[in-house]
Amino acid sequence: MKLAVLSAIAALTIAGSASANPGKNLDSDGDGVISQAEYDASVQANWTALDKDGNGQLSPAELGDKAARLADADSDGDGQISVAEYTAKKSAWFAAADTDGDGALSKAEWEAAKAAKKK
Ligand SMILES: [Ca+2]
Ligand SMILES: [Ca+2]
Ligand SMILES: [Ca+2]
Repeated sequence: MKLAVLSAIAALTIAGSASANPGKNLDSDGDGVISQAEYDASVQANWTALDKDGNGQLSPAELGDKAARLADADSDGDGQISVAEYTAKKSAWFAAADTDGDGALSKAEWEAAKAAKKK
């Protein structure tokens, strides 16, 4: 019984760290909206985490299951995603998600954009 509880906690911990990017962690000042600066900071952090060999390019191997989703970010078609290509794609996503154009994503805007991305 105790073991079951412990493994449930372990599973939750793993699930929590796996979803390191979206939503909760983004709103670093906790004001309920994700500002452009908060979003950019998380994009940079994600980028750094993904570029495991630190060569300034994300290879398909580094991207893993994200490779297909990011294929259209590779605007120069070299098969690698540079930091500029990555941030351009993410900024475009942010701009599209900010439907009222106030430069920040409310929870509703965030949720709607995430839901649209899954389709
Ligand atoms: Ca790399
Ligand atoms: Ca590229
Ligand atoms: Ca907004």
